[in-house]
Amino acid sequence: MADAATKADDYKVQAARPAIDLVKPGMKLGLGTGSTAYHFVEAVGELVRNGLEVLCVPTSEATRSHAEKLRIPLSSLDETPQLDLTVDGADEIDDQLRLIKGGGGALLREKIVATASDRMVVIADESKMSETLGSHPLPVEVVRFGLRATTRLIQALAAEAGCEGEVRLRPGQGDLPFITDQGNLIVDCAFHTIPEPEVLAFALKRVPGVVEHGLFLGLADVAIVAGSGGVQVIR
Ligand code: ABF
Repeated sequence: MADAATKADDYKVQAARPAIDLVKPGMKLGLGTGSTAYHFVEAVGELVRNGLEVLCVPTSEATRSHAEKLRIPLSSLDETPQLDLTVDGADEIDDQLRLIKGGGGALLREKIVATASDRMVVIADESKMSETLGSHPLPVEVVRFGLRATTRLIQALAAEAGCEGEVRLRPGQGDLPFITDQGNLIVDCAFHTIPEPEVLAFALKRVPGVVEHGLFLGLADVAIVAGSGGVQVIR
């Protein structure tokens, strides 16, 4: 088990490495969230220590504090509304570079930052590749007001696929709900298969209490995927 975890982590490092070659002096970068993006942030920290000048916008408070520790110069989207490149992880990737993100709960800021970037590069280990999206539960960020009513509407969508949506809880803290950086809740929807992500994305956006969902469609330009066969670049 430990070996499998170490191997997966090696793949994450291998996926992050080529992404760092895309970073050029003076770039404005979006810094992703999660254990794969962690390695990219570490590498940016090393470049900054070696004198590279970049300005970065983090996609979560976790990434912000990581980047601060590495003394990476940070900005906000208010100060820097257009970025050159965002590098982020994903929970699932299909061969059209459609993604499920938000397993770490940062999907809203991740989507805003990716959309504000000229390019989005996804880095992942091979376990994230999927023929049809949906094997990872789809995170949906919702406001607290009307939670039960909103969840029912989301579940009605999910029910067509024979599954339910569940409010995400804080790991190890009983029934306390997970709260996002924006103060919202997450409903995880186990669709199992999402044959038409665009149709589902449209339906979810029509639910008033839904702030954002974890389907990232048409946002990723490139995926760098590492696995037993080496590193693959998918465009
Ligand atoms: C973020 O971190 C997410 O949107 C995704 O949920 C998650 C992937 O995490 P990891 O790289 O740890 O698998 O990128």
